Amino acid sequence: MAKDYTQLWQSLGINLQKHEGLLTVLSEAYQKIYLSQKNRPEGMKYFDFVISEVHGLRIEELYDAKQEGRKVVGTFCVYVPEELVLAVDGVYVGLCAGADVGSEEAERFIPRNTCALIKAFMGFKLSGLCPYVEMTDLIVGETTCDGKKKAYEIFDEITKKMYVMEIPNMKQGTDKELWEKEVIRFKEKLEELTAKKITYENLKKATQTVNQKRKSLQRLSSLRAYDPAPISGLDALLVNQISFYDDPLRFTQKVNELCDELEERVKKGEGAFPKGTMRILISGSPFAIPNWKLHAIVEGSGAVVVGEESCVGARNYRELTDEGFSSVEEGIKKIAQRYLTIDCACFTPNNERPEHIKQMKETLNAQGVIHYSLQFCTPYMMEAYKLEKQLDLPFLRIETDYSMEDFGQLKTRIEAFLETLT
Ligand code: BJ8
Repeated sequence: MAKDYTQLWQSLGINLQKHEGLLTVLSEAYQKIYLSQKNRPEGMKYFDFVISEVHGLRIEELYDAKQEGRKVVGTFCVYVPEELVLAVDGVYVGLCAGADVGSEEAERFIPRNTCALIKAFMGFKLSGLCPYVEMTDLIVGETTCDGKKKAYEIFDEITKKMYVMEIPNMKQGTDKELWEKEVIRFKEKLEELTAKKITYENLKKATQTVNQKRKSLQRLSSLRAYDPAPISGLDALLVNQISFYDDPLRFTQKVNELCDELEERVKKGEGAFPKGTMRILISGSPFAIPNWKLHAIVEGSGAVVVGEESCVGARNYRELTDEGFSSVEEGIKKIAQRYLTIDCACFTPNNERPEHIKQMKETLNAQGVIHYSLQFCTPYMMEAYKLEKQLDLPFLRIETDYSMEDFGQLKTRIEAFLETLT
């Protein structure tokens, strides 16, 4: 029988009744979408367990970490350098932003036509449904899209915990300087928060830990290139989503164990789907947990998703940080350089992204690209037009949100797209 966390949730001010409802919906969706899949690797059992304890055991671990004097840092973007948080022995967690929750409450503060991700993080907090946000000592935002920037101002009024990093809009010389200074400012903020100094030793160790995590995700990604794909897109997506809030050392070990199993499957020619199944690359806005809609539609239509050109995907693990530094200052520079390689659509121009999509399509042997933007996500919606023209690949543009209202319509469009690929 599952452990009872009521007391812990109560102490965090969670709305117990609504929360119970949320967990029930989540568990039903998980049963239907995940546990009904066939030919799943054994190694997914760990990730099933993590999901079943998403607001339970992990929250208890964060509670214990805080009791030991460690600080919890919440984030919403892959631009926030995890290495620095780990260097001060902090806990880095992505905050709840992937479900249609608390929209009505959120719309008291932000316009109706705001992207689902922003509405969700506001909604989760305002309806008392995110224990992660309650656990945080600091919430780090970033000046990426306009929606997030302005929402963070309101979120600060509500939580009193926001710290915002300035992300440049371009990647020229002065932008690089600004970004490096921002990384230094963040380092100082963390040192003040934790009363711990970032040293060469702890920065090196943290960089290695984060690199190992990213390497395990790269390994998982490269295994998806095989036909038959040894793992479903849904399962690979889940692993990527969990990378944002699990303990990094344990997570890396479990992903590598999963990859060992997948390598065996590849040798035996076993797959999650039969050999020759249509292969799709998804590109665009992030898939915050539990946003599984698009993958469920694609895989429910007889294709397999073999990659995500997304922040919950390749944009998070494509580049490692150069570990060849010999001082804190040099380490900070390397970290700043690594993060500025991220090809978010918030940058102009964003010329690396089409190249990355092409490369991923090639290496993963995908037959078509589905470009997914969250509705009202201007950067990705706008960039999709340009990409479609520029890439000259089988390309389907989709705009959606977290609701299930357009499920049937999307399925029809995706099935029609898949037919054009046969
Ligand atoms: S690096 S993609 S995680 S900003 S979906 S809130 S962009 S309107 S999340 Fe992102 Fe960092 Fe960029 Fe990645 Fe705005 Fe679009 Fe909403 Fe978005």
